[in-house]
Amino acid sequence: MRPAFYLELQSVIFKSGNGLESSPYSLEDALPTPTPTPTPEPTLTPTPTGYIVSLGCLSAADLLNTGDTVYDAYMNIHGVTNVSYRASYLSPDDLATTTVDSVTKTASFALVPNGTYVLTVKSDGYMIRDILLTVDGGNVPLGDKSLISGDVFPDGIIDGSDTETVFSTIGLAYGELGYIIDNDFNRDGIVDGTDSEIVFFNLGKDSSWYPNDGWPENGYYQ
Ligand SMILES: [Ca+2]
Ligand SMILES: [Ca+2]
Repeated sequence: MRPAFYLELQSVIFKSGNGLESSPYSLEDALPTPTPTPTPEPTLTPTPTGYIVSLGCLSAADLLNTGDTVYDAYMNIHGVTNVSYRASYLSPDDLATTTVDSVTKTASFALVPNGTYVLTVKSDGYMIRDILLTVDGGNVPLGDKSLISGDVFPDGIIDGSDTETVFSTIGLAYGELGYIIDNDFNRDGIVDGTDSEIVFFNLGKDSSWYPNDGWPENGYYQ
């Protein structure tokens, strides 16, 4: 005869089955509900807007290739003509910079937004040239913006201080103490009679000698 507790347990099992079939919960209920993967929003890449601003600069130096790599590297880095533009004449920060290509004598900026800017062309020993630039719905070819050489003290005028500086270094070649590329206008590695002739030829000129740069007729804007 089976003990009474055994019959009682059998009765319980019979009534509840195996415990799974009668359970109100399923295995799926025990797993976390998968979160539907959200449909990614289309990436809104802003369409670049802007226009090309280009210019020529025939005064820019040719690239040197003398075979002396150290000499060439120095002259080709420090003898370049730089171009930049900024938001206004008084703005301290350039929005973009580039250099004039030594072969094509051109430089350009892409994607310049509509607006007004001051574009600056400069090279050591040359008179800085500021150009009033307006971009308004189209590319802007500025034409040739060559620089006047001789402003070794870059104050916008070629005067006695510039000629004296050049004279003080005549005869000095690259590698010699005292040679500076600012005084070597034709970038041939020596400050000589050619450079002194250049600074004398331009003596007395100021930034008003840069025509058609968008400034008032007298050329002054400071
Ligand atoms: Ca000067
Ligand atoms: Ca020279």
